Order: sequence, then C-alpha cells, then structure tokens
Amino acid sequence: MLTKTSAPTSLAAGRIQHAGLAAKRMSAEQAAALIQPGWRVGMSGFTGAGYPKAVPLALAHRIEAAHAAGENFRIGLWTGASTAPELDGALAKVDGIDMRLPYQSDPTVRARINSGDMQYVDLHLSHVAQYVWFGFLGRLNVAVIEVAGILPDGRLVPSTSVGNNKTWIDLADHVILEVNSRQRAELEGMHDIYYGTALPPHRRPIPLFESGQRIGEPYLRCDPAKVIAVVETDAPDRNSKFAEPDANSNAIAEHIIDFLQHEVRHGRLPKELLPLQSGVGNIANAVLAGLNTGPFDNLTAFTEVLQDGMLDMLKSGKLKSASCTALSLSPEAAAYFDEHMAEFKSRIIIRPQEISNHPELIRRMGLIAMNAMIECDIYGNVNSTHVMGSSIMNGIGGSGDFARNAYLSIFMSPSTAKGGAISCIVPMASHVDHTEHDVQVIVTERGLADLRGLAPQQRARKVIDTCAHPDFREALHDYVERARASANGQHTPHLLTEALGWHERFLRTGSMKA
Ligand code: 0RQ
Repeated sequence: MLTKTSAPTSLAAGRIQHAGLAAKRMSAEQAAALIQPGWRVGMSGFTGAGYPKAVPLALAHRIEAAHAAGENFRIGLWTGASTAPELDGALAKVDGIDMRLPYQSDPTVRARINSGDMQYVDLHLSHVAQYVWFGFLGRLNVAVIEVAGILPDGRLVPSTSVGNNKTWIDLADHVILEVNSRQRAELEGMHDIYYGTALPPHRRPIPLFESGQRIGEPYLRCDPAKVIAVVETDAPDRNSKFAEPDANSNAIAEHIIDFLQHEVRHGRLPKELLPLQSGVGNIANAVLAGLNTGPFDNLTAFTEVLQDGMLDMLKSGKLKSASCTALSLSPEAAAYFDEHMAEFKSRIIIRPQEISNHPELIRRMGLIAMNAMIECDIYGNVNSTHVMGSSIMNGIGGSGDFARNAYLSIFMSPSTAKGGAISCIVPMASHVDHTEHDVQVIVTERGLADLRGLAPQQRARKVIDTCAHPDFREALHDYVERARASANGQHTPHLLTEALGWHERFLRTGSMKA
C-alpha cells in the first residue's frame, strides 16, 4: 500500500518561471485569435489526458462566429490520440476540423467522419511523429500544448500525457502553451523525453533495454522565441469512468491468465512474464483487474495508456513499474494518483509515443500485447476500427504497432455484440487492421484460440469451436464446409459472394442470424 507524501518540486516557486514567457501571458481568446484558417494545428492530448483545455474551446467559438459571418474557417487537427469534448468535441461541433489525425474516440468527430464531412487519416501511432519529421504530412503551423509548468530556462514540465508533444514543439512554426495549474507539480520528474532519434540514414539503435529504464530527460525543450502565447488554465483531465468488469470480461481475463500460466509451465514465458501492453477500453481494464488478483508477481508494463487497472496493480505491488505515454484514469483513480504521485514517481515513466510504441523496442523487449477488437474472421484477420465495413469507431491507435512486433499478440472481444444480434466471429472481416500474420491468439468469453503454427483451415476450426458464440457456430462451420466444397483454392477457402453476407444481413434486418 502506498502512503500519502509530497516531494519538493521546482514548480513550488511558480508555474511560469521564465520571465520572457511570463510576459507572453494572454487570454485563451487572444491566443485563439493567433490561429489562422487552414492552419495545421498540433495539439497535445492522449486518451483524455494532458490536452489543452481553453484555447481549443476559444478557437471553436471563433470558428463558429466566422461561419456565421459566411467565412470559411477550418483547421487540420493533429494530436497524440483521443482528447476530450472541450477539444475534439467542441471543434467538431462547429465543423471546424477539415482533417483529423490520428486516433480519436469522440462521438461528434465520429459522426462527422462517418457522414463524410471530415477527413480522417488513421495512422499507426508510432508512425505519426516520423511522418511529420519526414515531411510526409506538410508543415505544422502551430503547436498548442498543455504543460504543468515552465522552468526559468524555458524548459517545460510535461503534463499527464506526452504523446507527440516533443515533435509538435520541435517542428511547429509557432507554439502556444497552456499552463494548467490543476496538474500536480509532482508530475515533474515522471517523464522521460528522448532526444536521440534521428532520420534515416542517420538512425541509431534506441538504447532502451528494459521497460523501467530512463534514457532521456524529464523536460521538453522549447525555443522561447517560437512561443507566441502562454495561457493559464486550471481544469481537470477528462477522466472517464470505466464500467465494472462484467461476466464476459471476467471470463476473458480468466482465459488469458490460464493461457499465460500454460506458457510459463511450458517455458515459453518467464514466471514474471514479459512487459505487458494493454489497450484501451473496459475489457482491457477488466483483464488488468484479473491480473491484479492473479498468480503472477513482479510484472512490468510497456504500454501506451496507463488505465485504472494498471494503477491498481502498481498499488498492490503486482506491477513493479509501468512505462506509458499517457494516463487514462477514472475520476476516483485520478484523485488517488494525485494524492500519491510522489510515491508513484519512481515507478511510472511517461514517454513520447514514438518511444512507447516503437517497433524496435516492442520487438526487443518481447511484449505481451492485449488489445480489444470489433470482430475477427475465422482465419484470424482482425478488425479493430470499422463497424459493418464502412463506419469508423475510433481508429487503429497503437494496436498495429504492438500486434506486429509483440512476443505474443492477443486480441479479445465478447463473442457477440448488440444483444447477441452480431457475431464478433465472422466468415470474413468487413475491414482488416491486423492480418492473420500478426494475430496469434483470439479470445472471447467462450474460450481462447491459440493460432500459433496453425494453417488457415486449422485456424478456422479452432476459432469457431473455441471462440464463437453457440448461436453462430453451426452457421460458421456450414460456411467453411461449403467454401471447401466450391472455392477455387483450398488454402483459405471463401465463398466470395457470401463472405460479407452476414454484415449485409445485419444492415438489412438488424441481425446477423439467418
Ligand atoms: O458499441 O458503444 O454503441 O455500445 O463497439 O465495444 O465491447 O464496449 O469494447 O470499449 O473495449 O472498445 C475495438 C472499439 C473496443 C477499442 C474497440 C460495439 C459495441 C460498443 C465498443 P456502443 P466494447 P471497447 C492501444 C490499443 C482500437 C485501438 C486499440 C478500440 C462499441 O478497443 O478502439 O486497440 N480499439 N488501441 O457494441 C458492431 C461488432 C462490434 C460492435 C463491438 N462486431 N460490430 N459493433 N461493437 N463489437 C491504445 C490506443 O491506441 C489509444
């Protein structure tokens, strides 16, 4: 159990200690007035943590007024990942975003993308920073970054996420800083910002060999001359609640724990496992809750998002340390974390997402990647992003970075959705984010299918018998049998006119059932 203490931080002397930057303080409205129509804006924020709270709202009001006056005003919005209603939601509501990247999860943004009003470029999270460095995405006009404070020499104490902030600050023509005094001063020292990345052909290995290792510095560097505005805020992160683990999530957690024990017994995993990566959402959180009462000790995590489940594991001591790029906590967990931050400091490392999601590091450390999915097909292709082939849910986020490069790549979902009308195991995935080549384990509440070393037809049998809901099992077997009888090849037999028929039937009748 952790005790409540506080540690001295240099921010005790004030949140804005650089005289030149203190002189650039202004209101959010004045700062938003500096952002021009058509600009590409790189904002901080990752899964509801560390996003700017005031300038995006002021910008949304400005855009709304411009539209009312008949003017065009939209921006390109780049972030770390999903943000919050005050940022994505507010800007999407006024139709202020022309193009958005990468991962988002806001209902208004989702509706705009799915109605065709907003362009969405869904990138692997590890690719974003390097694509901007490569010049693939054009010039970044301004960065709007939340920080916890500014030191006398202009270095920045990062907030509750790092995401792409280093890249945005390094590459943007201008920088607007939001200094949020609600973020605890004790965050200082928790971050590890690595400045050793370079562009090909000058890249060198990243010298990170263990998840708990620090290789950078605790502050973001920022040229004060680029800063055009400093805005003071005092507002909490989004901090969404997690659902209590339900029977399905608990069953999924049990299957995964059994499987990991089996792997330890067979000498394929050490008894303290390998660093854990856990995706977003309620199921991922429930699996962590299962691990917290499970048989493994001295665990480590190298992940993107630190959710409640991981904080509980740090609290209980099951987890020694956690490396992430963002916190994503419920209000209760955030309150606990705030009070006990000083003790967590040595065990939580918040890094840029180009490091937290780096394929080189994921492959080297041999992660156990556990991510949720929307559906998978009988051959093991996974859809993480699209509903019925066409509508975006959130985005691929980091799931592809981890799935391709992990030691073990596990995808999980309840066997059905929408009250049993949808089978999450389908003949053919209506969109593919993770191909059969990147998917080793599929798990639903029904069971866990270990697909390693299995050929497509063996995989199909395993996935159907182990993971599919009994309501759909017979129809899936029937599909495979008929495909085998008439497909043009026997490696991955499909009935091409029927393969997506289950999705089409759902759209027509409201159920995938025949
Ligand atoms: O819909 O919200 O209308 O009820 O999808 O489903 O079961 O609540 O699952 O919250 O764990 O999200 C894949 C979307 C799962 C998420 C996904 C409907 C279901 C519900 C949500 P409602 P659940 P979760 C690193 C890892 C991609 C990014 C990623 C995600 C809603 O995990 O975005 O993995 N992953 N990043 O009813 C139609 C189906 C469905 C379905 C579920 N087969 N068909 N609808 N739903 N299955 C972290 C980051 O990258 C930041």
